[in-house]
Amino acid sequence: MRKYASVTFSDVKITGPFWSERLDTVLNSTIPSQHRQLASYGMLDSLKLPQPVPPLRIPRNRHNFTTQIFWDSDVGKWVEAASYALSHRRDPVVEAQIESIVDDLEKSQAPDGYLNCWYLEREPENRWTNLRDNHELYNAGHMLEGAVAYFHATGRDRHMQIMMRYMDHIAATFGPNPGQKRGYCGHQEIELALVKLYHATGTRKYLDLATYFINERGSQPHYFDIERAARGEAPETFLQGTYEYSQSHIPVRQQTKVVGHAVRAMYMYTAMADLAAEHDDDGLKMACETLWADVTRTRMYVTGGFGPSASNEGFTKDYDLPNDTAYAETCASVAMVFWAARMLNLDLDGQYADILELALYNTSLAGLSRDGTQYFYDNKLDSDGSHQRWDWHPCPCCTMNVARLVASIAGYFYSVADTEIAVHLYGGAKTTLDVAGGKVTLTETSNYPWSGDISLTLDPEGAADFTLALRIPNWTKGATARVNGAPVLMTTERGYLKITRHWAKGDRVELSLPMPAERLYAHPDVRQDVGRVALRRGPLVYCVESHDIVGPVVRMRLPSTAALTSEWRGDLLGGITVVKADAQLTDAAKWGAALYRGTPPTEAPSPLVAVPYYIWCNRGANPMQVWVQE
Ligand code: FUB
Ligand code: ZN
Repeated sequence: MRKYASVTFSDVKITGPFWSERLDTVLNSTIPSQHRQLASYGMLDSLKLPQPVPPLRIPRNRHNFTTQIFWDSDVGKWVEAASYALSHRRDPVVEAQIESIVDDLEKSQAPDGYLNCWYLEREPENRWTNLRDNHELYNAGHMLEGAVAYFHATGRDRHMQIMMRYMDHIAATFGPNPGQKRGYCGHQEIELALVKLYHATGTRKYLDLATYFINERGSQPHYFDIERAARGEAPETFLQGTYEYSQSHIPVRQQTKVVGHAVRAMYMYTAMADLAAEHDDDGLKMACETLWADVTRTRMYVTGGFGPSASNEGFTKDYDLPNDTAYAETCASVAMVFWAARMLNLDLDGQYADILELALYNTSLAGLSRDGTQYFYDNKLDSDGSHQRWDWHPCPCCTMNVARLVASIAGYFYSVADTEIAVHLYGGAKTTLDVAGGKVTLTETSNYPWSGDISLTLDPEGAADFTLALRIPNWTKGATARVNGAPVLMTTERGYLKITRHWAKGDRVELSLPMPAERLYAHPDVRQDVGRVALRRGPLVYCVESHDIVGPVVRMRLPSTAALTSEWRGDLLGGITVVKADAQLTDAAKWGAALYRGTPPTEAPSPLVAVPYYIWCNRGANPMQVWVQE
């Protein structure tokens, strides 16, 4: 069923200015500073299993839970991000840091292969007794992803061998056979990691285990009930109250609504898309399509954020998209990029690439500061100035998630099929691909996302017949293309312009994607956005920060008749395109002291300057709005 395969991160060289800058920042600042944070918070030491057991660094909360229980996952994600970074530039310091982590894991691994440092150190007798809450398989999944990335980046397989021993232990422990536990993790993650291991090794057992976990989820009798009863706990002790939280309320193929914890959901849908492709499973593919339509039509922020609610870190109800209390966890948008990339390979349809790009350029990128050392966990669309980035977090999941995404960005640009190259993202990149039985070097240059003028040069080893499928984003109108100067008929097939021809060395394609600044409006049932307008230019959603305007953001009004212009500002925030308009500012000075009165406030003209959402809050905390009054 999977026609396309992504061109892996290590086979694509990023050359364009936008992603080169983000990549350099992650390589030079984020990866080293995260390692320092992991060390200073004791997270690296937690792999060493010291005796006597040290006190907790993250005290248990009133529900007796500590996020320290999933520290393995944070280290695993850092190894993954650092490994992607190594594929761009080998770095002996980073390699030594990873090797030292692998040394510790090797020493800590139990003789039977088990490798969860929390349980090994603190409660060895309780292994696999609380899959619902305690992230045991989730930790394993993230450590596994790190090991696979390190193998791809360096060819060294010691880490992967350690993790394979652990996966063999897990495969023996869980499954439908007598003597096995019919369990699965309360936080999905291991499923998609096992598919990566299967791809890296070709060992079918790992694919089967991922398939078992997905198929078993939500079946009755419910494993989490059985396990809870075995622990002697009453049903009401389950804090989240509903198995929708972990998308285990019903079997996955029956799920039609996107519910519960957003990151759990997105990781699970990613694995479902993977398995749909591996098994040619139409039922699973249809479930993914239904869930995709649900989330993108009713439960997604304009910035590509997911999950409005802090209480479950997830979804609530249709069209409930509050701006000032938006949770929209960075991890959820990063995970949406993973899911969308899988959907795109299942079915080359621009709707998947459009959302991939939206989640990538907006909420995901907002999660990392310009200097690469500060983070957003939750991504509000309206701030009174109190929301700010932090250096670290008691639950630092988002930090390494955004780092691993940026460090592997090269892996999201292209897919190939037998006789087709699909270009999903633009921004300057070079790769050599296997297509139509030969090698083709593809060089793309552009100043995307600031400009939609894109140039591609194709250099097949010999002349070759194949199709070049170029994504035409949903936000552009009037796109044009030329091959060696001759205009191409702009007939698109589900968001892609397909150019099939006999390609020769040096063939050149010029693509122009107009990206004027434009207005966006929300569905009338999104009550928080009624009477409001958002701004977008190309893939970037904009926001208004108080730094750039004269009065308070909340008093700014952008009339529907005001013309929008854009301007390159090389002096601002490292160089960005701003969107400008003649707006109105309500005049509080003339209002007087009354709290209410019978006449509306007066307004005065005031210039509006909007900056890309991803870069907000890089000049200190300040009030900000994505949706401004119209
Ligand atoms: O539970 C592990 C991670 O921590 C989740 O994915 C995030 O939402 C945060 O709760
Ligand atoms: Zn997170």
